[in-house]
Amino acid sequence: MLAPRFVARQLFVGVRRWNHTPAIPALSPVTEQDVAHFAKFLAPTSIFSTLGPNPIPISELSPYNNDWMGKYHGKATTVVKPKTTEEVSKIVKHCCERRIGIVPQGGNTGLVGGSVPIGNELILNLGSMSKVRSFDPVSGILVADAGCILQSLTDYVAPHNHIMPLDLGAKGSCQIGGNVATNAGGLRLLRYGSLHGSVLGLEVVLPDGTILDQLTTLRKDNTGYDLKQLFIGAEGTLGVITGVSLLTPPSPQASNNVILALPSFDNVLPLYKTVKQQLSEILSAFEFIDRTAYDLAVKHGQGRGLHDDEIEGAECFVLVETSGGRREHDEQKLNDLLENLLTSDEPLINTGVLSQNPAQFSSLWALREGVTEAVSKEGKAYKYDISVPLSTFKDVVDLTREHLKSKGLLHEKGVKHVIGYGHVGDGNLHLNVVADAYTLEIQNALEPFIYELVASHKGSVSAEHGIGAMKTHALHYSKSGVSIEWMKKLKQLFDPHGIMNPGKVLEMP
Ligand code: FAD
Ligand code: 2HG
Ligand code: ZN
Repeated sequence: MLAPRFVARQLFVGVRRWNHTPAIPALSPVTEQDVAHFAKFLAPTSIFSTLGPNPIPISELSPYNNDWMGKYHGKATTVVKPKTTEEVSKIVKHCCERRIGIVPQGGNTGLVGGSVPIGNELILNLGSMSKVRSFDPVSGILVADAGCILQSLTDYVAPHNHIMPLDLGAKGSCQIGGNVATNAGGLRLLRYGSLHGSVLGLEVVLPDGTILDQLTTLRKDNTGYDLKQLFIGAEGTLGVITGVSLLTPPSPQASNNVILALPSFDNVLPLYKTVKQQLSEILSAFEFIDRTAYDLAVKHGQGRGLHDDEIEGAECFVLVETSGGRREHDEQKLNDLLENLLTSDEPLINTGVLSQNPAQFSSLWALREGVTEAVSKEGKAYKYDISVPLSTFKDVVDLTREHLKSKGLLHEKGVKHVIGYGHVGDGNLHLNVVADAYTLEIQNALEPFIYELVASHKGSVSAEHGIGAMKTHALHYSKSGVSIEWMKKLKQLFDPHGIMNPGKVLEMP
């Protein structure tokens, strides 16, 4: 059930949600006739609806209508799970004719409310399109249905000694189509770059039902406009991605990691410089966790913690990963680095723990990857995924905490923790405000405060999670008026009836 205060917030920020009538007046609700139409070409097991001849209780649609954080709630009556691109095309064509809003949905792990309806749009879930179409072990090019789960693709390419170019904590549920639609960053971006580089081709069902086949496996193709780039990061507002072709890198021969405890945040920047210099080509991740984030990860059983005496006085932690070609060589480099760091006249670190085996390697990673999970166990999180200069990471977290304190909101029944963690190598801070509940008061204290802070650093209000429903009103803090105008023109061109993920990325007209 929605707390009334939360509904009020949504009205306040101008997002029309949770009405019993269609939330988006220009669009039509799904009717029994629409469900009957879908039943003509979809298997009965591909339709889940509270309408039509085989109605199911609305509670069964709960996993599709509610997001991972329990923050955004849709009111879809119908979920379809097509098995082929042709089925997707027929669904979209019908919705276009009938002006029914569509929410493309992958693993529903998005953190900005993009994957659930604003009102009662149709949910088009890609979960039943989960076949690998081809893999070339020589080039490493993988072509897969959009609904393939990231972890299953990792498992698929592993025996061929390849890895996926991206990795994230949600890998067990998120889908490659969702990853592409959000242009997910994650833990390997430092090494392998963004999906704008790794994705070679896409198959997309456009908002009128046309299939755009750009599923090329060519590494080089400069034949005019690169249309696929438009769909990478479009969050389902320009079309439904049904197939993805991407380049998978060869598996590193050796991977190591180490967790470093730092006495002060001020040491992170010089440490990053030193680590880059000394590890050079084998550095594959440099991730940051502040003390509170670390404590929460340990409290909620995410990974193995360091001994209490080792972390006494540590203000933050850095996880360094290396991936290289020769184990002895890489270990030597990492050991030399640790020795230099610990024996320096002014040590940048208090201590460092090097993983000794694959289990420890995973356990150290879990401390970092598990923060999101830990935070969700601790309370309700307001998540700000921002790009700001690395030197300001701590200030941003501290200023936010001070600001909440000055408003009298920092207490057990209000905001419990303000934490910072993220991808140092990418200049991406995850500022999480962990509260007892989602309330209008906290929301108003946080926004536009944080967005103004980000803008003052010429940063981005969304580094990697996207805009979704959460930040449509905040786009202007990071994008110029001209950019937003052209985004609107593109949206109008692709989706003149505004059926594709309405109210996401751009505010509804
Ligand atoms: P969904 O959540 O289902 O959808 C996300 C958006 O993409 C929605 O707007 C949806 O409409 C659209 N979409 C989904 N599938 C398609 C499709 N086939 N065609 C068109 N549009 C589509 N994100 C990061 O960037 N880096 C991280 O490190 C990271 N770590 C995370 C850790 C945890 C524990 C969790 C819960 C989330 C994390 N995320 C991270 C956020 C999220 O996992 C990613 O955004 C992911 O890429 C979403 O994939 P999904 O399949 O779950 O998409
Ligand atoms: C991560 O880097 C993810 O762990 C999730 O992007 C961040 O939960 C978050 O705020
Ligand atoms: Zn992240």
